[in-house]
Amino acid sequence: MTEAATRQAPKVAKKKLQGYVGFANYPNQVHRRSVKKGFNFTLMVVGEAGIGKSTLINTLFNTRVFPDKDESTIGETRRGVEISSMSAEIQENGVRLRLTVVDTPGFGDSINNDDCWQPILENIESRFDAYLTQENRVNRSKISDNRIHALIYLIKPTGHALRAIDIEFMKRMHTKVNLIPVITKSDTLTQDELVGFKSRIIADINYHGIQIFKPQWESFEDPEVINENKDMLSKIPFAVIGSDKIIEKPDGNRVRGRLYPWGIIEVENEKHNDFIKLRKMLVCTHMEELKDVTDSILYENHRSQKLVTMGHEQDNTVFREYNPTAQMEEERSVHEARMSKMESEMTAVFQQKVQEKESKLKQSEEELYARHKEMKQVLEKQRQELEEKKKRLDSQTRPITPLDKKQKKGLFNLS
Ligand SMILES: Nc1nc2c(ncn2[C@@H]2O[C@H](COP(=O)(O)OP(=O)(O)OP(=O)(O)O)[C@@H](O)[C@H]2O)c(=O)[nH]1
Ligand SMILES: [Mg+2]
Repeated sequence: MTEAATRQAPKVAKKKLQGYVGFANYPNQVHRRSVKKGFNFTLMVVGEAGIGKSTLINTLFNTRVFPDKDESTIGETRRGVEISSMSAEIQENGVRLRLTVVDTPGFGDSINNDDCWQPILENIESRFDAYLTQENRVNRSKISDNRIHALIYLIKPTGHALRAIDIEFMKRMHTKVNLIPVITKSDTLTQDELVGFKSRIIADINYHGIQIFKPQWESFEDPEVINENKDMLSKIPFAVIGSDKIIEKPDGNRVRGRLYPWGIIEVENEKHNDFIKLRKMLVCTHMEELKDVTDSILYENHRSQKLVTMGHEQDNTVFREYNPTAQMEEERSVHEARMSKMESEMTAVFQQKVQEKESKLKQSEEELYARHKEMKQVLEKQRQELEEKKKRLDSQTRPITPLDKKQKKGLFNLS
């Protein structure tokens, strides 16, 4: 049998139900349970001062996650990156989402920005470490997941290409977090400028081997879903505008947007910017995938590296793919080895017993022989003694001569 054949999964027979069983309701049970528990999502936003981080987050979640800034603090020079997180519980149609947004004011603000990525990387890793510590606890029923599920990296709308600081930052982060590069304040670029800017960004990202988060799809999925994902992918990096202001249009409709002397730019208008695409990917379609990639790839990598540095090595033979034929073969050879060991042990015992018996027999034979010899000697001695006695007796007694015939006659005569 070829290896491929032995590796084939056991065949599952398809059975037709003859009546109602009810497990089709299982997804609803999962849905109810998840809704009851609520969801959590942690998002980090990185970008230099005044690039539009707070505005974007408030626009994305339609709430003031970040309060309005005190005017007096605008333009203040910061000593380094300050990382602050804010949580908000938001509800939509009865579904609760605990959203945590981690802001990083001060990024790229210093005169020397060589290591400005360092505190951010440390923050992401320390969240992984905290999760690992919780996982290693005896009681793991209440693990709180504070890992960063996505990082929105805001790119300044320069219209040129990525800056050295952008490349350095993304290179340092892409193995630790789902990177979502986003061009902010895209209202400052014309349509043509934006197309060229996006293609140069993508070229830079590819050239430097940076992994950014991209929507994935499977061939068996709905064609509509596939098209939606393809469309989403074609717009990456998303170019967005942010605004938490509601503006009244001349037709009376109230929209979220930015008001200019020449008109209004609407946030939620796909012709004006990619905000809808970004929000859809982040919230409607790929939130679970972002969490899943974080858990099963990014965190797993960090975790295994950490354990290796701590001196733990994984025995990969334990995690071999299950192959029933190979397992049977293995069990058979183990059984055979055990049997032959038992057999050789038994033979050894048998031989030892035989040897013991043989030596005992030999010993008793020798004893018997010795006794026999002794008795023979005794008998010989007795025989010799008797022989001697006989001789002696023979020599003492006269040889019996025939009685005097006369005497004998005389005797008879008497009668
Ligand atoms: N033209 C334009 N301006 C924007 C956009 N988004 C935000 N802004 C403006 O940019 C300024 C800074 O926005 P914030 O959201 O406070 O920027 P930030 O990155 O949070 O700033 P820090 O917290 O100081 O680092 C504000 O005046 C916003 O109104 C946008 O899409 N287009
Ligand atoms: Mg801010």
